[in-house]
Amino acid sequence: MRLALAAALTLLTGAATAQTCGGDVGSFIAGVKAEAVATGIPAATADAFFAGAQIEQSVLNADRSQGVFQQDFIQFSRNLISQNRIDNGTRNSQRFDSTFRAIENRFGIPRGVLLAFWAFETDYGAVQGNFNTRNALLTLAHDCRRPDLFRPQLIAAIELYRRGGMDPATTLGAWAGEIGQLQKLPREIVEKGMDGDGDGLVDLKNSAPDALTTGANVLSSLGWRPNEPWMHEITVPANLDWSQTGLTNKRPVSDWAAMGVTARQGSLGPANLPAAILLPMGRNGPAFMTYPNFDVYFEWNRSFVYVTTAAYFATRLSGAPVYNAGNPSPALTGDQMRLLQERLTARGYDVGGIDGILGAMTRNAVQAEQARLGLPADAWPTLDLLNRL
Ligand SMILES: [Ca+2]
Repeated sequence: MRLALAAALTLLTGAATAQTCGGDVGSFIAGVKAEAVATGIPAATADAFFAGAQIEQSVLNADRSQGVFQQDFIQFSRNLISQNRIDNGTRNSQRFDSTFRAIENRFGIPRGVLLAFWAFETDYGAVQGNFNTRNALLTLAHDCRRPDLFRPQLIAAIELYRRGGMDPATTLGAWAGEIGQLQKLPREIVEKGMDGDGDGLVDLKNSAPDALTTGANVLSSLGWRPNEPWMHEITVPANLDWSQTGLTNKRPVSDWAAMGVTARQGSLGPANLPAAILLPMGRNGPAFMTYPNFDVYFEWNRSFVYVTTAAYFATRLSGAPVYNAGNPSPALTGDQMRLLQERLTARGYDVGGIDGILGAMTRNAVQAEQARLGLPADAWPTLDLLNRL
């Protein structure tokens, strides 16, 4: 009986999600309330949650201007990684040593991984955002760009409120509705929130141990493989078959080693571990070997440059040196990148939208076109490539 009811509710929820976004805000909220009540939330709780709720234009503006992800890896990493952030990472590693030890024992996730996310998301808790979380989620759920992503988060926020984990009138966070020192969305908090400091509460805003332990629990549930590496900087031979590089081509570490790939410092991962060669700026730029745990990063954030930089910073906080920047060909400008994406789309590639951002899909298309044209297929688009398309 319970199972049948759950299945019926899932169908109902799926149907509502598929058809509902935009339109009159009052009607929209009424629909969300009905959906929340159907999941077991008291009507009075849903009413109280939405009291005073409103659409925020500033949230829509932020959602439509994510130009930071147009930066290349060297720009992005130099903007985000400073000596100050490294020093603060070292200090926080010591200050929360017992929390990190507990996380390392329980989840097999090194502290550098969490320190890097903590630094990038909120500067170790200092900058958590000033957007009303309830209004941000309402705005993005009502907006028709990604309602399937944000409507469930809005409903999870009501559940979080019911549990005392947020206040719709006063809880502030990121423009996209993330809350706390590691900027997690309500659904992750409801499902994965953990009490890291033992006070019986899950407080991701004020308690670093709670935020870090929850972050580790999220990574673990996304598939983090305990005590395995995620990335190493490498040196690649000049005669490597570039078409074999890229995240979709995984081979055992031993295969790459046989092709002449070496660790820049220390050693590569275990010989039988699946690994890919990541050249964020092509064959003449920085070079990394990535392992299955690197793929987990994309479940945390979908931006290629964010993921690459967060993973690299985690190695840095774990003792790796400054990467060898090499001498890559200059990055295309945002306008050139959009033109490239238009030309690739015209040739039948799905680049995931014309956004001027060199993401995974654009990289794959670039690599395929380089191979077709007989160019080194390293997935780094140059002006020369743009002119040939
Ligand atoms: Ca706590």
